[in-house]
Amino acid sequence: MVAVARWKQRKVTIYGLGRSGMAAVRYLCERGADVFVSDSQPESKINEATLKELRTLGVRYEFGEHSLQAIRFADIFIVSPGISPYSDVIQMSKKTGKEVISDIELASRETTIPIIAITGTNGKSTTTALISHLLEFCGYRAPVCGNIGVPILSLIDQKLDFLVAEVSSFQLEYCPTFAPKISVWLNLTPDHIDWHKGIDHYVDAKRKMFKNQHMSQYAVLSMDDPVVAATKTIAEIFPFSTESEFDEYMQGTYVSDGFICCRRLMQDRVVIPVRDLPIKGKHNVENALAAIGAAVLAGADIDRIKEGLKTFKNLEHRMEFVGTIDGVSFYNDSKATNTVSAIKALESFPGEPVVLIAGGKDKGTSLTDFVHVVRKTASAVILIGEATGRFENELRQGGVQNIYPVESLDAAVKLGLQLNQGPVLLSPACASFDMFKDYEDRGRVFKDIVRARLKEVAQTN
Ligand code: UMA
Ligand code: ADP
Repeated sequence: MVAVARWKQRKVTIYGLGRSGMAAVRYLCERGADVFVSDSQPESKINEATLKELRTLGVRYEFGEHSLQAIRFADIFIVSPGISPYSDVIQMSKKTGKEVISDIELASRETTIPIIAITGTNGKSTTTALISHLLEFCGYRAPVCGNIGVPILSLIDQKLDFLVAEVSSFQLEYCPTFAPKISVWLNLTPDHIDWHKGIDHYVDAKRKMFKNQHMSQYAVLSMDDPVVAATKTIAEIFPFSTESEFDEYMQGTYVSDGFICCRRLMQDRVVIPVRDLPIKGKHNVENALAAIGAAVLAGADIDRIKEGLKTFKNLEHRMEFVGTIDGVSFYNDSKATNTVSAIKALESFPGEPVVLIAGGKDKGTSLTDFVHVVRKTASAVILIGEATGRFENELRQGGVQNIYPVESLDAAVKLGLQLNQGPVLLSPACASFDMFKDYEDRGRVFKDIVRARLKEVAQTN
């Protein structure tokens, strides 16, 4: 166990009692810290088992507000990623001059396990899962953690070779010194702009991780994204690209004549033909290039990486094939919560027009590129949720003709089947919170509807 003495009787306020907050409570209490939990939800929403655990651990807590008591109490603040840096409570906490950090920053200070951190607007979870899969296939203990759903603090007491951490801009906002052994940045497009109050702060949050790195560390950067490609770091850069032919003196991962290749220490190796990748679409080629780069830098053997790539299974809700009913295939891409990710999904069916199911809670970003790609790739668009009005207007103005607003996901599936104009793709380009608990709920409801229909059809045949 690391650094017990450091925490003995140290006063820590933890803002937010979600997954990462609770992991921080457990970690710090085990080390003798004096912990105060403050969460804006009413106590009635907290389950009894959690309250019991807090009492057993001797933690002080308040629910329903962030009070002055929580602020005055602390020597250091640990913040859940959902809490805005512009909220009163964070602004006031910062004014005390004490540190205000995330669980990722805390974990990185506490552990000696090398961290591989993956960020970007889209593709983080897929790339995180793929890096972990490749390293574990090569015999390393390298579990996923972070924004993907496993709090990093819940793993750092284990004997591990690597922590493969998906890090969101929310978490990075509270990471003043975090400097991973290997940092991966996939891409950048406007997202979470409300939370960060502008694109500049969103970019800064991501850049910070690279600015903090040392010379003995690595930065895996996309050369296809101008913002990412311009990243300044003194870490060794290991780029990847699907587009640019690499100059001879450059190292990194790239695509040449339909093959994924890797150049390291002046040696070129062919890794795998693009068509043999088990994940679909150009965006997944980018994710694979980044993952291979990170795995190579971590010490994995290229021949094992080749084999590992073949056995990777994509995560749920990302271009997930659900089934075929009467010749119509259904794909669940519910995780596409912004237009850029929906565009990538649409482009994953070359030469085959799709029936797109889109809509949900509108993020208010520009629809220009989305409309352009829909016009080229979709035979029809079925719209659901709050975004319907704006999406329908912009799609019509952009020359898209077959647009069908419907009331529910159930109606959307039925219509997709009835239209019979190509594969039906749920790739909403919107958040889910207007009709569902989250994107996972939306994806599961979609799959349940499709599977129920599949069963009905099987019974009648
Ligand atoms: N809360 C307050 N005050 C506030 C706002 C919220 O006390 O002003 C409280 C809430 O009442 C709640 C608590 O904060 O009880 C937890 O909120 P949280 O959702 O921030 O925290 P966690 O449950 O710890 O989940 C976080 C990540 N959540 C967010 O970034 C919003 C999870 O990512 C992550 O999986 C988890 O840590 C483990 O590391 C989720 C996510 O939606 C999946 N991420 C965004 C995304 O992917 O787009 C960034
Ligand atoms: P994140 O964790 O960053 O949200 P995921 O791997 O969960 O990313 O993928 C979310 C969605 O983004 C997927 O449904 C897919 O359509 C799209 N996507 C995945 N990788 C990329 C990428 N490299 N560039 C753009 N879009 C992507």
